[in-house]
Amino acid sequence: MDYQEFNTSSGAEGAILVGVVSDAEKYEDAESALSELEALCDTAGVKVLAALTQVRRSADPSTVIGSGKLRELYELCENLQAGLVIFDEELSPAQVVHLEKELPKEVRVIDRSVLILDIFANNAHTAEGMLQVEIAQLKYSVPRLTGRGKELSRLGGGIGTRGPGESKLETDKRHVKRRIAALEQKLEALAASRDLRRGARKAGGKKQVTIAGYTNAGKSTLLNTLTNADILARDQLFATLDPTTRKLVLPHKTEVLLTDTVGFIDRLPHHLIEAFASTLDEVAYADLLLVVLDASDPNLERQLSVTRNLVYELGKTRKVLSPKTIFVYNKCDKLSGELILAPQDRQNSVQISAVTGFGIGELLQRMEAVLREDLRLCTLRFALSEESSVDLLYRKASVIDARHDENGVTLHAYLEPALTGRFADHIIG
Ligand SMILES: Nc1nc2c(ncn2[C@@H]2O[C@H](COP(=O)(O)OP(=O)(O)OP(=O)(O)O)[C@@H](O)[C@H]2O)c(=O)[nH]1
Ligand SMILES: [Mg+2]
Repeated sequence: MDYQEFNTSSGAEGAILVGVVSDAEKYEDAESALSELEALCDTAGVKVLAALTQVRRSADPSTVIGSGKLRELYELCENLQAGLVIFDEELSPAQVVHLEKELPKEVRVIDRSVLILDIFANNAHTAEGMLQVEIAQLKYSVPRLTGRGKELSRLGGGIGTRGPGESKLETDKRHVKRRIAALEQKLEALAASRDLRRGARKAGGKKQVTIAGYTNAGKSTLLNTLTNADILARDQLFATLDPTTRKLVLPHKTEVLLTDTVGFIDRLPHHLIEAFASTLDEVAYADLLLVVLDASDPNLERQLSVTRNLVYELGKTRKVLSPKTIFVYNKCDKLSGELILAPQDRQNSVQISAVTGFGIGELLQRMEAVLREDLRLCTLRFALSEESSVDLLYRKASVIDARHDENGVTLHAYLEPALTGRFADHIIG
């Protein structure tokens, strides 16, 4: 058997957070990096007892932090009766072993990636989502199984040991790898049907607009506001894992399909990016990307650069150019003054509040304008007998108006370059 069932411990686990900065000047960054780790803990149901930062030029290869800090950490663990120590940077398997040896016996050491994987495991509800998370968790665990059999088997549950099926990892690498292969096969079948659906949507002629951005930026709230959808939006990281698509009609009647998708975060574990490939295709293959940013976040700059980099990397892996993008600065209702953007960030940006509706009208107009950039507004004429061509036009193009008379119909429509050839005989202006 690959897995053993166990009961997840209930109630909040008490944790101490540890962050290391390589440069004293970046001290403020470490503080804010730990505040993000704190938000991750909050979402995962971990109680944060204390946070410890060390400024160090280079991490100690075996224990990351220096021996003095380690002693301080030991005492904090004892005094606060912590069960968990969470490092903000990824730990090597050997570092975990060393750190656990140096800390009180009951203390487990995990890193940011484990915490993120755990949140994904908790929030995955669909078959595809659960498969994706389990694959990422197993892949993360493979290099960490060697020599850690005892530690893993004594964990018995809690953060970092929860899977979609609340199963415990088997310590045999070969078994885990076999399980990964089997799960990947299942996922491939699901991903193939997602690709088919996306292909069908594209063939249907409607533009694909994808909402992407940092976790908790308000992506799902925006989809709800724009389409009256009723999807889960809450003050929690990674509330959305599975894409939701809804139809939206823009002010000048362009019909688009709007998709909300999984959020990004700084140092998103790469196994998750790989496992969520088919979900993230919604970002790479969109006709238009709405990058939602939380304008009230003091780390807006970092949010923007993490998101830009991820979008760029997704396109590069799939060998496609990044889609046309509008930067949507959300939560402007939370700002006391106006949001001042650097000149290079002002381009293609709209300021909104998905909650109050501020700026939504401008966003819709901007979306339509960007989508129509390569379109040509044409006047077309069809005879009564050409009903099927008119149907085709309605399916493939964005028809603005139609005037019927006894001999046929005259329409105004936005046509893509490829379609102007196809309807050349009907274009009269
Ligand atoms: N004040 C204010 N709060 C907002 C706004 N938009 C979203 N929120 C809040 O921000 C929180 C996160 O919103 P979501 O829509 O779930 O964010 P998301 O980007 O979908 O997040 P994930 O799916 O978790 O990645 C919720 O508590 C929303 O109510 C806004 O314009 N103003
Ligand atoms: Mg969401």
